[in-house]
Amino acid sequence: RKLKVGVVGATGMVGQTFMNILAERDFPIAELRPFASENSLGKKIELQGTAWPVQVLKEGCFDGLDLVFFSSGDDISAEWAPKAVKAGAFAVDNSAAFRMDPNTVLIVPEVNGHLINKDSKPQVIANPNCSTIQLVVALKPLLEKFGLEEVRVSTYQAVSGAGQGGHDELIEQTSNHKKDHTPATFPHTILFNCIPQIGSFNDDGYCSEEVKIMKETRKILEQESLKVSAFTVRIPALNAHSESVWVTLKKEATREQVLGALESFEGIVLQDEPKRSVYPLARDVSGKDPVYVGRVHRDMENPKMWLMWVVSDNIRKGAALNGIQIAEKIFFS
Ligand code: 2RA
Repeated sequence: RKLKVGVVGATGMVGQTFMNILAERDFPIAELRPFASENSLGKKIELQGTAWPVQVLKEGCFDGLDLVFFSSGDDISAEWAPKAVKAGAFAVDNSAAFRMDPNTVLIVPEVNGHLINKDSKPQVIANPNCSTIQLVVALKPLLEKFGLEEVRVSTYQAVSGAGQGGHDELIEQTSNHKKDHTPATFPHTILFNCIPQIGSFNDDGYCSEEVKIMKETRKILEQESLKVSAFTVRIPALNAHSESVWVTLKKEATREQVLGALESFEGIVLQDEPKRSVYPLARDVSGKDPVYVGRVHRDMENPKMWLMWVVSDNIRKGAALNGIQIAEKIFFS
C-alpha cells in the first residue's frame, strides 16, 4: 500500500532528514505534501523522482492524507495535529505539545511499539525528545533482564539539536574563532565552550530538557516510580548527542550478562573496547541509525550500579527516523 504523507516543517533540519530517510528506505509514497512557512512558497521537494511543491498550512490542507509528520514547534503542533487527525490521518508529532498528555502515546518502536496495533485509529502519536530516545533504547534491555532501580544521566548535546540556526552558529564562530561573538541561538558562545543549559529553567533549578528526559523516560518505560535524574549540557559537537549514564539495576549481573543484554537488543550497536580507545564518538555516529553504547563498567562502590556511554544521531534516531519507524509500525507491521 502506498501512502499519502504530509510533512509540516519540511524545510527544517528534521524535515529534510525525514525526506532523506523516506528515500533511503524506499518508503511507499503515493503523494507527498510538504508544508513550510510562506518564505518557502515556490520551492519544490524532490522525492522518489517527483518534485512536490511546498504548501502553507490552511483549513482542509490535510484532506485525503494517511499520515502527517509534524516538526515545526509546539504551537503549530498544538493547533494543527488535531486537525490532521480530524481529517483522518495519523499525526506523528515531534514537538513536546502532546508528549505528556495521558491520552497520547509516546513511542519509541523497539521499546514500547506494542502500544500501537493494527486496530489503532488515526490519532496523535508523540515522538519523544531526542536525548530521551537514545537513553530509553539503552535502558530497555536492562529493564527487561535485570529491572531498574535508578538512572542518572549527564548529556553532551550537539548544536544540531537547536536546528539549522544552532548548526550555523557553531560553523560561523569556528570560521571566525579569534573574533568576539554575539550568540543568537545559544545563551553564550558555544565555540570552545560547554553550556549547562538547554531550554529554560524552572524554580527547582532544572532546565526544560532535563525535565523532558526525566518525565518521558518514566512514561516510555512504563515505570512511573523510577528515579531518574538528568543534567543536560550543550557542547560544540555538530551532530549526535552523547550521554554518560549511571544505571542501578535491581539484580546483580556480570559484565557479560549486561553486554549480552545490550548487544542483543534491536537498534543497539555495542562499541566497547576501551583499552584500544574503541567507544562511540559523535563524529562517527552522525549519519547512522542505531544507538551506540560503550564504556560499560561496574561502579566501584555499588555492585548493582553500571556506567555506560550512549551516543546517537539526534536528528535521525532522535527525531526523523523514529518518526518513520512509528509510521512503519502503524501501517506495515
Ligand atoms: C536539543 N533536545 O537538543 C533538543 C532538541 N529537541 O536542543
